[in-house]
Amino acid sequence: MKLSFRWYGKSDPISLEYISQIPGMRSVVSAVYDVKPGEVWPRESLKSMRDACEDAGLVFDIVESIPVHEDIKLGLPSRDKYIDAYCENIRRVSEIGVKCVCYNFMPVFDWTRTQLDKKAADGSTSLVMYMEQLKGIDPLRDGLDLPGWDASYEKEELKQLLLSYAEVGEEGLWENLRYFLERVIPVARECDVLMAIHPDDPPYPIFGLPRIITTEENLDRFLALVDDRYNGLTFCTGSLGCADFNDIPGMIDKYSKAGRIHFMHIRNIRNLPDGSFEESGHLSACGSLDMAKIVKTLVNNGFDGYVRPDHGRMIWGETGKPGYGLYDRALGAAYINGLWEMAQSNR
Ligand SMILES: [Mn+2]
Repeated sequence: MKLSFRWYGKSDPISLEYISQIPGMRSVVSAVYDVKPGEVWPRESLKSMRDACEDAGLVFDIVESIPVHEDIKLGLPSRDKYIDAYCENIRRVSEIGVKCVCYNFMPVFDWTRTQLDKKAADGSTSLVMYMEQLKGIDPLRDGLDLPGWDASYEKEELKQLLLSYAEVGEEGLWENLRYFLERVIPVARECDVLMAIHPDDPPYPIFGLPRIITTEENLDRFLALVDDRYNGLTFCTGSLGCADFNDIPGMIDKYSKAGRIHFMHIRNIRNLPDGSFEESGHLSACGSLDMAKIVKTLVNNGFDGYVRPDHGRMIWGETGKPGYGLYDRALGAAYINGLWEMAQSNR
């Protein structure tokens, strides 16, 4: 595995030096954050990030994410110019050594939670989604005031977007994804950049928005849209695992055997009886997923792709971007290292 850590660039309070001090850390997962979705990334920004990572003894060879412009997801006539820009970004990241690009195809939101700082009994905080808190929220009526939500959308604009997606529907979204992949994957292949779609988080429709990267059946359908190794998955255990219909180790076994997982997001999640969930510590005992089995499956199938500890709780008084502190993600990385070493020695 190539152990990696997400870094939000020079404004990230967590330094590359700290990241490099985590045992086994190899790659930095990052992106150019100061341009809008749909724009071409400046070569200078990419080079300066690559150099900063190299100076810290790390490799910047994986991107999360190159965002997909809403017009592409909606299938608007303007999508072609945004797809051209997308392809240009794949070329540019490949020029500085990037080998894998994570992205998602979720309408409007990247993820949904109802609270970002839910306090556990031990005083740590984490992101949660409580169905009780979600009830009664109607973005068409009230606009949206959820944590992490992009407040730059005006109420009317959001309403329009939601109505447009209702019209597109699931089948329309599939068609728009196919259109995108048929143009992007050949470029990715040419540049030797593995494309890795991130599943929808959570993996079911929300606020009436269609969501399609959700279940084993749909992942099968996705991989068949363009049946090419360069059209692969970011397998996020927390995103797919917060619904009980997904057999996480079984799916990992199938897709890693097929060589279609390029990036693993490994974190645990505690599922509650009413469908709510809490992001927990990484240890199996802290949540609903069998972390040892997840790692064992990857090791047994010779998985050699990227792995990151994904989110962490906020612990030890750390403040910052929810889910993206240093301490608990570093603990997650150490735990993954331990499971990996043991699984390898038992092979
Ligand atoms: Mn993830």
